[in-house]
Amino acid sequence: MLKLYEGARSRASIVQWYLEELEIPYEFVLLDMSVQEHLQPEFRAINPFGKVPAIVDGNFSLWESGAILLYLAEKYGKAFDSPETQGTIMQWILFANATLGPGVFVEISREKETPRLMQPLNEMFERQPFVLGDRFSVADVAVGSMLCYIALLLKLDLSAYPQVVGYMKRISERPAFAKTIGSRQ
Ligand SMILES: N[C@@H](CCC(=O)N[C@@H](CS)C(=O)NCC(=O)O)C(=O)O
Repeated sequence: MLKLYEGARSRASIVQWYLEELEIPYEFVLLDMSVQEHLQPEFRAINPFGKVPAIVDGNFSLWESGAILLYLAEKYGKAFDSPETQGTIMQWILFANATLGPGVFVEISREKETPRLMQPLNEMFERQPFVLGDRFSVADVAVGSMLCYIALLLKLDLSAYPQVVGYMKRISERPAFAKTIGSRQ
């Protein structure tokens, strides 16, 4: 069975949310970071950097939440029906992890980046319910979880972006979200 390595309140919840969406059976391996279990040789054999999330699927190990989402989308979600869809999904996963997250979480860039990032998202969700259009996809797991972490951890007032707030409500009502990220709030 696929193993998901996670620490309490870590980004592994993003991967767990997607595993639940895809209804993939998995074993949850909770590392006790307070005693540095993630830095011990056993876990470093899976991720040499000692960071979660990581998965082991058969003989295959993978770490970095975005890479894991892409792998699961391809292997179990059959998400990439064309190179264009694959490119678009990669774009949104990289946007979430490399642009949206750092732009808003890093204090020095927050004031400038928040409106730059939220306004186009607000305009997009005015036109469509999900990142790729009408259907929920792995791109929503990446972007949606980052938005929800921003709201949850930074307690930012996003009321100037009502469509973004509506989107977060829409995804947080999904049972797989409620069971994973939602249950940690
Ligand atoms: N970019 C990585 C970030 C991984 C990461 O920083 N994970 C944190 C938990 S959210 C961690 O393992 N921290 C433990 C440490 O740095 O010692 C990803 O998205 O997977």
